[in-house]
Amino acid sequence: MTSTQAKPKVLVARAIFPDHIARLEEHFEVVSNPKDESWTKAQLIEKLQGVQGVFVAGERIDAELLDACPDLKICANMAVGYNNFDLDAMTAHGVLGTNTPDVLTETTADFGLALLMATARRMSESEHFLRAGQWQRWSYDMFSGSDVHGSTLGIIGMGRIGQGIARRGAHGFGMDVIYHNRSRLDAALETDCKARYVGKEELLKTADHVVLVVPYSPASHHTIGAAELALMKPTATLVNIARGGIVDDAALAVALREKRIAAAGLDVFEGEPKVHPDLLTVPNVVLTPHIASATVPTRRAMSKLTIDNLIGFLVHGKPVTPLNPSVLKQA
Ligand code: 8YV
Repeated sequence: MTSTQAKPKVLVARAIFPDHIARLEEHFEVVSNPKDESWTKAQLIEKLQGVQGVFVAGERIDAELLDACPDLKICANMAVGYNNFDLDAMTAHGVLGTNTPDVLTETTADFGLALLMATARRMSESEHFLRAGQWQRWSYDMFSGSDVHGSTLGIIGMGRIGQGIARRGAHGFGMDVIYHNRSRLDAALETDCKARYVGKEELLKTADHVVLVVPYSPASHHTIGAAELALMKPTATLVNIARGGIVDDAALAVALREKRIAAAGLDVFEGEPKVHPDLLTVPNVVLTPHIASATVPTRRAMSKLTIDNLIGFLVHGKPVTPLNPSVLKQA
């Protein structure tokens, strides 16, 4: 770009780190969302007129929006999961999508283990009890949970984050790790993760702790519903750090209330930020507001990579982590 050319326009749909906005302003004419509130689709469309690049964090990008925003060239998602993108529609419209893989893998795997431990050891339930002033004495069976060390860990979805959880479980906690995935890992990776491939039914029947890390797609909708919960051990825990919609939350609330499984740890919810009201009233569930990647260094790295993609593509023609690189050939 020569200095006489106008800078491309970029919209930042969410409040992000102020110094990251400043970096964008070195390259682009920037309009950013000053409030930490999502715009409606109509507002987003209005703000995207004449705009070439958008920084999103989960906002839905579909054919209707793309039809209405003819200047848009790139949608950069501050997330590794991109089920908010209709990628086929984006490719058809010649719009590039990017995400933020790798930079959040270890942080999210840490959280998967943390949520598993909090769930198995009933940390939320016991803390509420203490805060409510109900702790009068020690008792032999007070808040007894299940062991994490030496137990069987079942991971559904063995991408980078699933592998991180497997390594932590196997090497750190001596867990026997089994996994289910669309495709088997190669032998070297299985050895490294100390993980054994099994069918979904076997995993659900044998695991003491089931962790879900599978990407959301129509095919993975309700991977865990009433039928799958019925296969799990009554002592088992279920952890979902993947996406809302992977679990049938209503069926899970019933299973938890009826103690058909022991406990669940949920970071993601169907229709979040709304949470199924029945999950809010069952005691044996640990609930967190979609924070698995939320450490300061990782959120900064995710935001930086999102911006690297906008600059890489709009200024240099080279995005860092393109999702539909065929668009680059069309340009
Ligand atoms: C994001 C996530 O923070 O990366 C993902 O897929 O679920 C989180 O790390 C969240 O999706 C907001 O974009």
